[in-house]
Amino acid sequence: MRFLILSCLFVVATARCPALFTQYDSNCYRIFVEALPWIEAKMACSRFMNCQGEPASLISLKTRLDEIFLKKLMGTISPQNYAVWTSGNDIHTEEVFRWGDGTLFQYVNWAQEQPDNGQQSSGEIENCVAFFLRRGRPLWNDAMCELERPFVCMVPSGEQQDFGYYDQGANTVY
Ligand SMILES: [Ca+2]
Ligand SMILES: [Ca+2]
Repeated sequence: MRFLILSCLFVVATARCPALFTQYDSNCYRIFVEALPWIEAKMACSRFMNCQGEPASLISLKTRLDEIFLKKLMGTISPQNYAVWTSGNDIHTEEVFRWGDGTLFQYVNWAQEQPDNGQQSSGEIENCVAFFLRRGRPLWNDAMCELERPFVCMVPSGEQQDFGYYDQGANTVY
């Protein structure tokens, strides 16, 4: 615990994100090029936490600006034509897509004829939302959750609550 607090104090002094995460707006993001099925990618994200102990989750794309940021993040890896997993899915109710925090999709950017629940391709059920670039243009597709894809994790930077938390931590330690 002491180590966690001290390392978080250090993190605050430099950046507010877990190691190798990039801050954008009030969140921290990291792209993982290891391809995993959606559920395993989701679990992999949850192993990273911010200094408040909140676990990371797969990325949500609630605005056009979120997408532009993700496109930039994908520009840091090679090759850049990956499709990456987002937290978006319609696992619980077909055609009702939600982000990882349970919110319904409002802004959407589906590729043409998507989401199709697999009817245009394999005939398999498609419940997990992948983000990809087609000629540099961001687009979404519902894909089979079992497919292995690189993925992007996000966690709130916790900027607003830092002082309360760290004051408390400092009292405990010192
Ligand atoms: Ca579906
Ligand atoms: Ca599809």
